[in-house]
Amino acid sequence: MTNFINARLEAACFTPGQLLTQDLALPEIAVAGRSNVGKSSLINALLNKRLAKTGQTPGKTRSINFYHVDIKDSLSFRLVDLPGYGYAARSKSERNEWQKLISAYMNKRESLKLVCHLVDFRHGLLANDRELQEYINSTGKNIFVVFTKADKIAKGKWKSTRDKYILDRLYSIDVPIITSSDKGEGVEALREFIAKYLAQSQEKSHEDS
Ligand SMILES: Nc1nc2c(ncn2[C@@H]2O[C@H](COP(=O)(O)OP(=O)(O)O)[C@@H](O)[C@H]2O)c(=O)[nH]1
Ligand SMILES: [Mg+2]
Repeated sequence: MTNFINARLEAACFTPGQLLTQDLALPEIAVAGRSNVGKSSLINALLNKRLAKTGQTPGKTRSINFYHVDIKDSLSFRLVDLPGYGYAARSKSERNEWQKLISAYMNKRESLKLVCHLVDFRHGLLANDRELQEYINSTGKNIFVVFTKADKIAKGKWKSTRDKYILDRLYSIDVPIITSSDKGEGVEALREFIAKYLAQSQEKSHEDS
């Protein structure tokens, strides 16, 4: 078991300027994806705590929310809830704000080690998911795909569905994990993946320095 403990909301940043006030010593794992894909639900499942607001009006989360998390007997990190994208009702100025905030974060944040890209397991990658993947790639950050809401698909079809998506141009540093926050499926696997990934990236940064 990988235990994520002492989780707490550390900051909510609405503007690029607010991002500069944080210390960058802690490694960060971000959670990105379309509005309503299940980002906040998965964060709560990972943390075993209802910290992130779920089921809000799609597109309502405007801020980047930082959760401080300790891993039992191991290191600490931040889990970062990025504002959702792809909601048609948003105005152009709102989209610009979103873009500015996201790019200020993604392009400049050295402590950002990995972006977990959440994708609805029923749909696979939609056009704006592909745009997001291209964008993250252009920033040089690693992408790891995590499928959400798997409880909506019969378990017997999980493997074939995943394989189909993998073959259809998808960027991910490892085989995507299939999750359901509702049923708790895949949540422990994702915790383990994150803990391992952080341990490896810490080793690597020691070697480099
Ligand atoms: N069936 C099912 N519904 C989910 C799951 N995760 C989230 N949802 C629902 O999807 C909606 C959006 O979830 P939320 O976590 O707020 O998405 P966010 O906008 O990406 O943060 C809510 O109504 C959730 O209850 C899941 O694993 N299974
Ligand atoms: Mg949310």
